[in-house]
Amino acid sequence: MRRILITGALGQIGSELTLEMRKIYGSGNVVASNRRAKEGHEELIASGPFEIVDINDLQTLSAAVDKHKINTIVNLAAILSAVGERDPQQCWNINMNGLYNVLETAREKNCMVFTPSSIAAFGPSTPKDSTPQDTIQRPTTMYGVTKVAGELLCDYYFKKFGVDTRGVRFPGLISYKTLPGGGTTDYAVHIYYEALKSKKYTSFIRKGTYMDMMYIRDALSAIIELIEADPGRLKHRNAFNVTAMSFDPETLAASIRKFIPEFELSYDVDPIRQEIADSWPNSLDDSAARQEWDWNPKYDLDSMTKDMLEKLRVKLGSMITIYG
Ligand code: VAH
Repeated sequence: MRRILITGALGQIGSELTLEMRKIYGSGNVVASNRRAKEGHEELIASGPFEIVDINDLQTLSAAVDKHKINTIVNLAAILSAVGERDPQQCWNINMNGLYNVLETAREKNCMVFTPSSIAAFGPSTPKDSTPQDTIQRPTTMYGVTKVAGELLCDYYFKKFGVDTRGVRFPGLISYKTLPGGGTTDYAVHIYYEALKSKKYTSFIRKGTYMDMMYIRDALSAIIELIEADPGRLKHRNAFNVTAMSFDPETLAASIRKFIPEFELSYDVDPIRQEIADSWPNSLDDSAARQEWDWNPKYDLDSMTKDMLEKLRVKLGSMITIYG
């Protein structure tokens, strides 16, 4: 039986992955953990085991693994791109020293480790369109540096110590339950909230800036399917390109207008996050994931927009009419 510890479980991915994994593996087999308990997550914390774990504190991490007899660690605790540029030292500390502690714990206690990488692991010299699985990776953000280094460290622990490490390079993730924390792709989440509050949004990312994106439902599937994938089929491990769509703010606004025709988009570009976005690919080639573990996303832009608007309308108590 898989017994899972999720670090960063109160974040954008973790808050939904915890509930999804508890449905599949049983609540008692999925331990949610976070550096601290946060308001607004009472339902999740009450739905199964919860521990205060700081991945920079090896003792709390090791104790949680022993207490719950963990054999699988899903390491989601991380600082994202924009916040990482404001505090690069803290970004390195959590994303790298924290990952090192997770891998050392996994090596000593025979755990599998899933750690997400990101399209941020690529940089300006990477081919931008249909970015290959194996290509140059020279990111220009501290977040990206930690993602490349994290991929290499996870592959090293697999080859040197036999730790079963696996990961995906996530694109921007769109979800409605928990706001993302300080990323560059966050505009593509905020736009839905503002569409349902005022039918207007001012984007901090420039028109024509294409980035890979994915609905959270497909992101959860990617994590669970890769964790359960036959290791004999895996030619790659850290980390697989995965994507579901690529769009710019204008394309996203056009999709929203299919449901809220009066929606208006304007721009007030943030030079820091624009520079980050410009350094990332326009679109990924995810054929390796499709061949090695049958990756196949279910949501495209319009089906994601429909689901986001319907779910957020209820969450926000919006009275704005959604057509279509
Ligand atoms: C960020 N949402 O914007 C994250 C993600 C690909 C982007 O890594 O930093």
